[in-house]
Amino acid sequence: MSEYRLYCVGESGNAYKAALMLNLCGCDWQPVFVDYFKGETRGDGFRSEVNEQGEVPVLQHQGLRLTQSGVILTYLAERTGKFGGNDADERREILRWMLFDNHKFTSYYATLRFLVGIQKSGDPAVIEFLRGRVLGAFGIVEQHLAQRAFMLGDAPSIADISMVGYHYYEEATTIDLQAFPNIDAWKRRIAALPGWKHPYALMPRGMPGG
Ligand SMILES: N[C@@H](CCC(=O)N[C@@H](CS)C(=O)NCC(=O)O)C(=O)O
Repeated sequence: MSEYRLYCVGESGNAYKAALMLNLCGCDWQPVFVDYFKGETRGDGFRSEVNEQGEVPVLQHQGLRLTQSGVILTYLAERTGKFGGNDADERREILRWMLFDNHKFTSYYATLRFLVGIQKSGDPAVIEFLRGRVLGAFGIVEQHLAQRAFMLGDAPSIADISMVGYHYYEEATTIDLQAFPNIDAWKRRIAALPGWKHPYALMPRGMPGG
């Protein structure tokens, strides 16, 4: 059995954050498929035995079971000594961006992609609301990246690994990514790191026909 086991499903960009970190760090890990599309995360068994919060990713390591991608990324940075920042100021800066990511940068975009690109249905007013929130969050990051290669400066960190989680998927979102050239260049820089792989190359897909 591998050292790390990651409960995940390929379509989850939140799970991809953890999978990408494990791969970039060269960890010995394996995915454990969670059948999200058949409702596994909403089942009593999953909630009582795997994650009471009813979500992937979940990382199992040496008797520990960790949830929330931000916690998992922080744990892996501490274990491996990689991507965790060099001092307390950098670690606070990482936390600041990961909180922004979980609240705004990932969450609205992931929900929009789910409605438009995966479920392929959604109330037009809800989609319009989400589009507005995504464009707002993307604009902030686009501006931040105008001055630097990665979120903290010259070197990649778990803030980047968290924030890039949904940016390699091809499913439709209605967002014109050409309007965000700094985000595009940043995502290519991350894809050039040794160990980078596309989400569907790291985790089993769950969508019927996927
Ligand atoms: N803030 C959480 C978000 C995790 C999350 O939203 N996971 C979704 C998949 S992307 C999930 O498992 N949802 C299960 C459900 O809603 O039943 C994290 O970063 O880990």
